[in-house]
Order: sequence, then C-alpha cells, then structure tokens
Amino acid sequence: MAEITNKKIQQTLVLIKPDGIVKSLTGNIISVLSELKFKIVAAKLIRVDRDLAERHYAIHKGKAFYQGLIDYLTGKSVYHTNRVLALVYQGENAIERIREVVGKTNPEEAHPTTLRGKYGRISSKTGVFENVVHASDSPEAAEYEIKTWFKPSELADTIYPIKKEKIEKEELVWA
Ligand code: RTP
Ligand code: MG
Repeated sequence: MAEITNKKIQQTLVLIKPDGIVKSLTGNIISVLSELKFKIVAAKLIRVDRDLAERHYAIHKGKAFYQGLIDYLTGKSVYHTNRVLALVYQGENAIERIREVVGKTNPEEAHPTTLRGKYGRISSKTGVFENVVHASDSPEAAEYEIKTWFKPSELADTIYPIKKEKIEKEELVWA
C-alpha cells in the first residue's frame, strides 16, 4: 500500500513581539524553534511604525482589540519598545508546526509547554493578549506577511517571483 504523505514545504513569518524582546526571550524562542530543524531564510530587527503594524494586522481592522494590538506592536503600550525581530522559516508543514509550538492566541488557554503558555500574559490594563510571538496561519497569510516585512533582497532564498525595477531614492549611508 502506498504510503500516505502530506508533506508541504512552506514558508512562514515569525515575529518576536515587543514583550518577547523586552523580556529577553529572543534566544529562548529561537532555540525552541530551532528544534524543528527548519531553515532560516531571513532575519532582521525592525523598528515597527504604525503603518507597518497596520499593514501586518490589516485583517483585524475594526475588531475590538485592534487599536490595543497596534499599540502593543508599536511599543505604545506597557513595554515601550517598538523593536520586533522578524524571521522567515522554511520547512515541511512549517506553518502548522510552528503554530503548534507557539500555542493558542490567548496565553491563558495556550498549553503551558508552548511559547505563549510559558511566556505570554493578558495585560490587565489594556486587555491585549501579550503573547510574545506571531506566526503566519496560512500560506496566503505567510506570503502577504513575508512581502510586508521583507524586500526580496533581504531573503537568502528566492521564494516568490521577483522582478527588477529601477528605483531612484535617497538612502542612509555611513558618514
Ligand atoms: P498572531 O497573528 O499574532 O500570530 O496571533 P493569532 O493568529 O494567534 O491570533 P489573531 O486572531 O491573528 O490575533 C492577532 C493578535 O491580536 C491580539 N489579540 N487580542 N484581546 C483579544 O481578544 C485579542 N485577540 C487577539 C493577540 O496579540 C493576537 O496574537
Ligand atoms: Mg494571526
């Protein structure tokens, strides 16, 4: 009988959110994710402005928790950091397997062995689920999110079609 396989090579966007950065959890989180043996395709530390946060969570616009969520991601709430570490992972069923390790959205419902179960909390001030990590929830979301956070040249592998365009713009250089 033929073996039933359901292996998909997927890419997914992981964000270590401001609370993860401020709580010095970057190493722990990457270490836990590294046990999945996925390939890191991109990584960078980013200052998150309102525009980027709103594009990332555009799907949630209008929901009751939306403003609090944007404030959380841009460091306007308790943590006062707008630093986020963004990573792209690639591997077999990476989306589902990373979501498993990350745990449920509500840190109180997340299994205690998951990243959110271990490190997340619900802010008693804002009601926001400060859940330490973001992970894409579908291939469509992953593509949208990876393209929102990274330029093609920032990925170590080409995972989506690219094209060349001449762009003239001012850029910061070393003085
Ligand atoms: P994420 O997008 O950050 O990976 O989280 P998720 O898929 O598990 O959950 P999602 O429904 O996409 O919600 C995005 C983020 O919004 C905050 N949230 N707060 N207080 C609330 O009811 C509430 N619901 C969601 C969380 O920070 C969640 O990760
Ligand atoms: Mg989500």
